[in-house]
Amino acid sequence: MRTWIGLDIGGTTVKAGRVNEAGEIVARAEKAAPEELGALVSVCRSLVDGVWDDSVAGVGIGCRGIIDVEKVRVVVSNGRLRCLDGFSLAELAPSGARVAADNDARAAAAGEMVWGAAKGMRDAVMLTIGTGVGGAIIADGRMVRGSAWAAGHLGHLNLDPNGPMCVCGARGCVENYVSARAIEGEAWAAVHRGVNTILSTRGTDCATVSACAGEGDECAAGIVNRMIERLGGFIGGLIFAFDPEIVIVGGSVSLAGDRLFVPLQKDVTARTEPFFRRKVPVVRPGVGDATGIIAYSHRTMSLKDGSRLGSFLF
Ligand code: BMX
Ligand code: ZN
Repeated sequence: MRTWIGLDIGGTTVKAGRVNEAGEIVARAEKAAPEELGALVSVCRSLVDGVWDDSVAGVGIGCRGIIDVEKVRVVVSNGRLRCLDGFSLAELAPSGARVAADNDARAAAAGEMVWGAAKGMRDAVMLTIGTGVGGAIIADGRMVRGSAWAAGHLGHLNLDPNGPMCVCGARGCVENYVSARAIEGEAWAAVHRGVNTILSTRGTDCATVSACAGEGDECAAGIVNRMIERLGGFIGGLIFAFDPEIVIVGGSVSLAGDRLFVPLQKDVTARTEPFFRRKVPVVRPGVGDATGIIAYSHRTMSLKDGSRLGSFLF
């Protein structure tokens, strides 16, 4: 059986996986993403080598930033990993290997369309809420990539024109209010101000803030509730813009599960149902935590197999 390797280059972690034709991950590995190019390249190469075997038919790469799909190249990378600006992603695979690449959130959305929550649908919006907020739009069965590969950067829609500075160079983008880093920033600031909260002993990483909110800590719950409200408003706006059949929310923040999705769905429905007269489902990814890896491999598969799957991706 042929297999494909998917490589997911995120702001914090690089993940690699080998996937078979059924979309099952048969090998996986991950490491922290270093900020210096040489070190990052060796981490990526060693992860690919680690999951490689003779059955591999190609490598699919999902990478943050603006990715030129035709040249398999990073056009722009802001924030952490700005070292990837202009980098040719084919260098991360063994020479001669077939390589495809796309923006990380778009690759995840492609996987959802083939195997996951958006299977069989023609209009969907995906958000990946991790270090930053990634976005992808599938409209009328096609991935929207824009005039210069940048479309779908939904995390940079504006919430407050005078808000905090963003890695993209603008101010007040959604990403600065609802990402894992934004939650951690708010939690850290509260602890730093001396607020009475269990976060001061438990820590301020995103998963801890979510757990402490669940345990009834007022400070943590406030941070989480504000985040859900902002996210609800944001998703409501996206529904008005794209009229999707479904909105998929992935990334590390989505691991909070029902604690996030139940109030979020309620909020989004209240904002959109009066106009749309239907409830637009806001759901977690159908292929779970592994979305990225599977999707990136899939992208390679679609190049290889051409055909039906390829047509919606391009
Ligand atoms: C940022 C942006 C997107 C990316 C998203 C999620 C850069 C470098 N990144 O908005 O391209 O899709 O983050 O990526 O400009 P993550 O790695 O932060 O989860
Ligand atoms: Zn921005």
